[in-house]
Amino acid sequence: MGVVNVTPDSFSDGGETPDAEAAIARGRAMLAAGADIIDVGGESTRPGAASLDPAEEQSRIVPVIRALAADGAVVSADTRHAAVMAAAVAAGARIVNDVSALSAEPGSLAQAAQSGAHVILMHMKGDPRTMQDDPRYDDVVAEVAAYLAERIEACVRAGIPRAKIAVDPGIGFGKTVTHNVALIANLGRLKELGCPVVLGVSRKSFIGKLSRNEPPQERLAGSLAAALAGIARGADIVRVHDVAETRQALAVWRAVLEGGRGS
Ligand code: 8Y4
Repeated sequence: MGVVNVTPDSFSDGGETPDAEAAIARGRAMLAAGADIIDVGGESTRPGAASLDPAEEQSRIVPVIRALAADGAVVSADTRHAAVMAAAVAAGARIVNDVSALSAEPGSLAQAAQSGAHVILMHMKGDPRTMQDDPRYDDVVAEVAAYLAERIEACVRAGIPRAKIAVDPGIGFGKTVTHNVALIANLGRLKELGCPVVLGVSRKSFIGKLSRNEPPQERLAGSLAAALAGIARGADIVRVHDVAETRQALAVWRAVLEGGRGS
């Protein structure tokens, strides 16, 4: 899954909708590089980020979703708002990726159910504004698994088929480095929920903290290592900024794990 953020700070080439045009081009490049899914988001969920008006979020992401879906891409919409989910699916999104696991708005479960979309349920402790303020758990893996199990049941009660649900431990969302490492190392415990597991580690701050505090654009090597470790533990989908590099790492890692039986 390739990440496309549609934000006003993305470079402008002076076109009529420069942010959308640039985002569509990045999505197309990721598809050419081997992405199976493009995740389109308009709101920053970085630690400390303020929330965005849903109408503004919708106007950013819908044109990008429409263009990439028209190309035949499988598109996921990264949103916590029911109204944006409806517009995104109408524009061709087939997956709703909600970092609040469809809990942020009372209408989200019903909206996702009636849209027919697949859903990604992510664990987050607190909200993006406060989540990194000293997060604590007795047993992070057990607590994340129990939360996701509860959200799966809420989805099923709302009419979302189990076969359309994936889960995600929410790396970096209300977690310390120790919590993040424990979740990746024990991803097998989330597999027991019976749904595909999505993992987002790309360029996140725990990579810098495990290394030399590199800034996000210098975290590719650690991102690849974490993605492969997650895949080794059962991740079915990895959410990444660097699609070509992740494809290369995965191709080589798979070939050597298989022992070169093709030679
Ligand atoms: C540098 C680059 C530092 C990126 C931080 C970040 C996930 C997600 C995000 C995830 C799912 C992010 C929308 C955070 N992370 N959705 N979204 N899983 N399902 N931060 O892990 O990329 S945004």
